[in-house]
Amino acid sequence: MKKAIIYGVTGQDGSYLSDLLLSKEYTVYGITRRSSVNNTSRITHSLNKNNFNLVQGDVTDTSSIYRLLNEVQPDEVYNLAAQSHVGTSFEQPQLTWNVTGQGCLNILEVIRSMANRPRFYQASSSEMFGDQFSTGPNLSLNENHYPKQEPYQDENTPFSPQSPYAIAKCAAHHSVRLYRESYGLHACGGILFNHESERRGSEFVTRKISRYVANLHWATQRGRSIPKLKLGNLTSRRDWGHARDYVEAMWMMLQYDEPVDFVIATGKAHSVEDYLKEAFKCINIVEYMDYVEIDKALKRPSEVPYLRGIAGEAKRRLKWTPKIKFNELVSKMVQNDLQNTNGCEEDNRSPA
Ligand code: NDP
Ligand code: GDR
Repeated sequence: MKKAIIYGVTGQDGSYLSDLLLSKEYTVYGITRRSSVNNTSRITHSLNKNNFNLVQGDVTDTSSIYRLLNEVQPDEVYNLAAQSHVGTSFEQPQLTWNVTGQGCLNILEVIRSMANRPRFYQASSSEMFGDQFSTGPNLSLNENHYPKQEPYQDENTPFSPQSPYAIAKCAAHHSVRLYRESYGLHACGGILFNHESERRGSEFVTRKISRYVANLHWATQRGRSIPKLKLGNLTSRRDWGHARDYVEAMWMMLQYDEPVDFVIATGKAHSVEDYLKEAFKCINIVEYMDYVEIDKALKRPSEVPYLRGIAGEAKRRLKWTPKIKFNELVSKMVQNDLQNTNGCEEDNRSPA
């Protein structure tokens, strides 16, 4: 039976990854940082499982990483821990650097010192590309599926980070490559494009919209009105997939004998406004802009305008393909919020 450590187990991806590994009979050590209130709402359903262990720890504390890894002697370590909100990283750049950047280095240093080194997965991000993209034919792909001239990012696109978050992710990603090449670690960075879900944090734009739509629906049913939804930039385009598909790719990367950095994406980009439109469609509202107010304070000092990933290598080598499409993703998120708010106009979230 394999043993895996997940840093960031209480987050969106950590909770789905834990579900996946438990279903594969792993013993999972989920690491959670100490907090004054309970932060385990996404993994409540796993807490009493025999193969699941919740352990306190923090990626900024190397001594606790050292103790834990040496005690558990895991086969695999997944680092999903991060200050993961791009907007917040402009307000708290140093904290973001320490957690999102240095946290990865701390784990790599511990793994390097071990006799039996576990395989290591680092949660890298499409944000590292910033405003860079590639154009022209992508030779590994069917051109009918991905038109020639539509820009995209893949493993060959240069990085040009546009936020403190992306800078920290680049530092971590390069550290993974360096430790792999210099010390022979089986370590890889999954360059994942945006992935959302019914467990997505409420401050990310997709969940912010799906929750608003659910609250609006129930308020309207009761003949009440609610304040407009405040949003920032509606024109930026993102390649949105479902987190459940993406954690499978993380696991596949660590089963692949050669440690390689892979792009994981759907290949389709939609604007924030496309998401808005689709979400309001779920409650039969066409004039969605009547409910939206643009708030300049929500616009970022530097924006990443366009992300569309080509996961050709992951498809070819790992046989990974995303199953959940954009429309399904939006519908799942809105339906989940409609059920959870259930007329109370507040989210009584339970893990979906
Ligand atoms: P979340 O923000 O939902 O989860 C982040 C996790 O990191 C939480 O469990 C959080 O704990 C934990 N954490 C924060 N600080 C520390 C710390 N100092 N020590 C230990 N744990 C800490 O992110 P996602 O699940 O969405 O993303 C997972 C990873 O993938 C992140 O690294 C993110 O940057 C990266 N990523 C995400 C993408 C996406 O679209 N979702 C795309 C590409 C990369 P707590 O619950 O206590 O806050
Ligand atoms: P992103 O996700 O920055 O791509 O990072 P987010 O949902 O925060 O923003 C997506 C786009 O929507 C625009 N936007 C808003 N964003 C938020 N959060 N709130 C708003 O009110 C709002 N209005 C418009 C943003 O400007 C942006 O263009 C996510 C995170 O999960 C990262 O951790 C991960 O690395 C990347 O995806 C890939």
